[in-house]
Amino acid sequence: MRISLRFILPLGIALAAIAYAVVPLVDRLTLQWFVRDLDTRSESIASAVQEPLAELVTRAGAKQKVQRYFDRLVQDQRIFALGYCDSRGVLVHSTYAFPKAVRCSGGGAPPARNRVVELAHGPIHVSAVPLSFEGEALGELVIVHDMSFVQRRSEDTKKYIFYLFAAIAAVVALITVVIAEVSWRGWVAGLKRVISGEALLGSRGGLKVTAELRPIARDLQALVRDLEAERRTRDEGQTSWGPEALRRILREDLKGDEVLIVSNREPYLHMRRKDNVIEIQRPASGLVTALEPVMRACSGTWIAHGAGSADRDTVDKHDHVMVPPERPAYRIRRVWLSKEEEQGYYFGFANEGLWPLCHIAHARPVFRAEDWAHYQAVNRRFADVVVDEARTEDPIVLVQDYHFALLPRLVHARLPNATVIAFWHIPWPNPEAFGILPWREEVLDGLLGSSILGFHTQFHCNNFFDTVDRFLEARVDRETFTISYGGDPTEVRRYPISIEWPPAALAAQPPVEACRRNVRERFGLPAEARIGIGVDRLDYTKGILERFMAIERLLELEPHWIGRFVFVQAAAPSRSSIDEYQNLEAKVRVLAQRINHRFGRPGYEPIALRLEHHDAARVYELYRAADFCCVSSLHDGMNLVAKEFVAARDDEQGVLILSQFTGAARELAEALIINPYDLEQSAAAMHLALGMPVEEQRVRMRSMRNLVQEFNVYRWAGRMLMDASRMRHRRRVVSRARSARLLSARQ
Ligand code: GDG
Repeated sequence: MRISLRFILPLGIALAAIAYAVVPLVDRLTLQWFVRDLDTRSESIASAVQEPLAELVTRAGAKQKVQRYFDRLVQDQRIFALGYCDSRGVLVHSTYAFPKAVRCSGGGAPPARNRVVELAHGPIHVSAVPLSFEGEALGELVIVHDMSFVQRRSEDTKKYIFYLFAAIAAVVALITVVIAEVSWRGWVAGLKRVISGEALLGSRGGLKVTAELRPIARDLQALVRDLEAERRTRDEGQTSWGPEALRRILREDLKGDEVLIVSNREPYLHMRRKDNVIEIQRPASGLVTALEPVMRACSGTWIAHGAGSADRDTVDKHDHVMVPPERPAYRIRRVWLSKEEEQGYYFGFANEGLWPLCHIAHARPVFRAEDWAHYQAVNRRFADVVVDEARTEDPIVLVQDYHFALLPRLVHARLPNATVIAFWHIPWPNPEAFGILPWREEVLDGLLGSSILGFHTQFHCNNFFDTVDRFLEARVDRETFTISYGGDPTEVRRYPISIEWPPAALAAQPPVEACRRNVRERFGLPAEARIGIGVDRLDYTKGILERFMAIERLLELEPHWIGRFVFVQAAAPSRSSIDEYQNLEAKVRVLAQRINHRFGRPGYEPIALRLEHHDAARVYELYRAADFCCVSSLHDGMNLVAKEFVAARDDEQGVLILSQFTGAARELAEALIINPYDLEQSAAAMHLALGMPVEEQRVRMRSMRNLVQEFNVYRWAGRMLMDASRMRHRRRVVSRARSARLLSARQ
């Protein structure tokens, strides 16, 4: 309606203006035409009557005959009046209606042959035609025509002109409105398509932008791309990343979409103690540390292997249990595995095969066909559970780690509208190393079922691109970081994982001095001893042996530390049924004993080894008590211990010694970076750390704390969810466009 008015109003005004200018013009022209007609008519009457009239007026006593002749002429010729003026200018004969205002020219003045005279009742046309007889001038014949008919006709003409213009206006307006509506809609639709990003889809989306919109489309596309990128960076950089920011993304960007997490390890295990009491345990796992706060923020469902001895006793009939126990916020769906399945899928294929395959720690991977069969079967089982748990047809499924490499493809096949985000928490090897896997194509294909595949570092992403390039017929686009293999493309992105800020376990911690006292008491350390710590799962990739050897070298090179320095190693047993891990445990124990034997004395041992699981509060107490924390991984995706140590030190003291082979070393540049294989270097770093001035510790620690605070786990999850939201938005646009195309094709 508004569009119609926008066109009709100016059009109407323009036509009215034209009509206003045209009517007087037409008036003038018609008057001139009629005057000219009357001139001609008068002249032809004059020439017709000249002779008889001349004869009559020159004949004596023919006055009445002239009068009759005039009366007849007035009737026959539709003349208003006639008059005859003699050569002196006296009106000698005239008809009844001859107007008084019309005078003879006379007096020798040249007669004005034709003129229009305005009378009270309207204009008249007066023609004065000279008369002569046999060469002698006789006077003039005055012919008067009434011009009121001209006025009437002019009125009629004006009326017709008005009707004509009104009709033209109506027709033109109608045509204009129709054309305007059609093209306006086309433009608006086109612009909308361009702005909404459909046009950005180009040929992949299969949409066409009309020719006249193409230049605008190009500009808008560039603008939208810039704005989108800018908005993302700005939003990401400016957001204060915490649980609320995550909830906002879920609420606003993802419109409250359903979130499912799949991981092998569950965040809470119910364990039955010997006295039959059920207790809750939090596993020592980087993955759980990172994802638990995310899940608390978005209240979804976490699907995991129910591995606790009392897990079956604590679930409802759907195998669900609400957690955290003190303040339930999300639910765990437990999946039950037989001993054989767990052995084949988890210990066998995942931890004896993929784990050493992906870490350069010089442990040889073991691949068994029966482990692979279990791995496939368990992945299928988890896919069934995902489908079973999904309440919507397009949930966001966060698939965690190397235990579920096949799951993305399986889920995608059953829930094609789901957004599967797979995150690989460990390094990705180079193609040569990966190439020894007998089922390498299957594993790659499984992962490429995801919409987004995440690694901690760009280096791992690049290794993945190289591997796919080497072993699959896939389109690898390193500019957009996408891989297309058969179906939908997979975006391969770097998402460096982190920890929650501030860590929940920090809240109940006493001041640093109290923590130090507690730790000294608990581990029986000498009162003045400086403290170094290590916190790890007992795993050969963590470089615990190398760490102990570096301590030995420190005490060799700087013997003044003997008796004045203790290293506390907390190592939570892990994957203990695997030979390699049992051997490691034995080696770690023996090495610690040897070093303690060599440098120890009554009441003093340089290494305090605690091979047991510690609760989170104890771990944080250790962090706070330490002069330095040593992370000496031989290879590590990220390593969260390094970030936790930094987060625990709100006193801005303590030194982090960090292996260059961790993902964390790329972010925490103020740590003392070491090559754990270089024992001299590691020993020197420990010595440096123990003697580092307070101010230098503060500067380094403050900078690392700022980084971990800013790049916390909420940001890690938020970035993935924002990318998922962008992807889902684009997919919806494409599918809407497809349905529109199908619809128009059918019509
Ligand atoms: C994988 C990748 C990546 C350790 N001992 C105890 C305990 N822990 C906690 C630590 C920390 C976590 O376990 C270990 O995290 P890491 O990151 O160091 O290592 P992985 O378990 O190998 O994790 C790794 C991570 O996934 C995340 O993506 O960083 O590269 O290998 O949180 O505090 N926790 C408790 N008791 C212990 O005795 N409660």
